[in-house]
Amino acid sequence: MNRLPIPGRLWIASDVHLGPDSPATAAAFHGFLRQAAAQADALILAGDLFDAWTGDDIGLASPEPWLRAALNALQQVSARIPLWLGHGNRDFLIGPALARYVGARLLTDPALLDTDAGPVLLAHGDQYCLADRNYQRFRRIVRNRGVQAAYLALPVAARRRIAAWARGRSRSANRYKTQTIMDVTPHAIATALREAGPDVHALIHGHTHRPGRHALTVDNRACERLVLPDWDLDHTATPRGGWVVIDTEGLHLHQPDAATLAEMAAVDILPRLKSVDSYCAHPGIEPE
Ligand SMILES: [Mn+2]
Repeated sequence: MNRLPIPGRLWIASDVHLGPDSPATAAAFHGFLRQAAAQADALILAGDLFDAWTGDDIGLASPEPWLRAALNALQQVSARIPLWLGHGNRDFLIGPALARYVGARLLTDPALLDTDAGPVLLAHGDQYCLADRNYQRFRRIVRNRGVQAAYLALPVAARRRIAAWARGRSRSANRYKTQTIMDVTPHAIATALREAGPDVHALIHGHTHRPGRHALTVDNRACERLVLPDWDLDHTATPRGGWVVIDTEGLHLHQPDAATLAEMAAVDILPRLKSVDSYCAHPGIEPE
């Protein structure tokens, strides 16, 4: 697997699920982007940035206000630091046109990152949920380049209809799936770490909405799995969001409390860098 060198302080977030119905999530996330531009040396968004993405041409043709704001915010980040976009199960059709538009580069899934804390495997995470056989069958089809090219060649109205059908189908299917089926399969995690190479000790992924740190052993080597939180400040009583920081001291999972997320949304971070640093030192932010 190719290694992508990303030196310096690296911030990683995923599963923001931006869309027309999530103004509070967008506000907090835009605050996070301002903070990343000021404090990080690189930012990776590891999939499901958008709740849905039916093609760059549709998205960029005449963006609705929420999308225009998100695209502007991403452009402002990439003007300061390198920005990478990964694909999730909802926005796997993000292509080079969007990347170019926001000044980002596209990431492979999984990606092997050479960081200040050593080599780290990064994935969206849906590929490890092997117990969900129906989803894996669907994934094999929609991640096929030929299928994607055929879909993107369809008229816009037809693509919208298919996307709406697929979303509805996924929602009704997930209603009957158990928690176990929707989480990663331990065997898949071990295989991924094994294939990544003997010097890889950490895997970071999102998708499952079960943020946390898990120790595991692969071929007698101590490894760690960090799960990125999803972001939601609109459809829940317990607002949530967060990110992982990688630096010379290691890997850190940040899950700010609701008040901090609200402050991130309200405050323009840039002029007050010093106080922003205290977010990372705040005892409530490090759950581990
Ligand atoms: Mn996902």
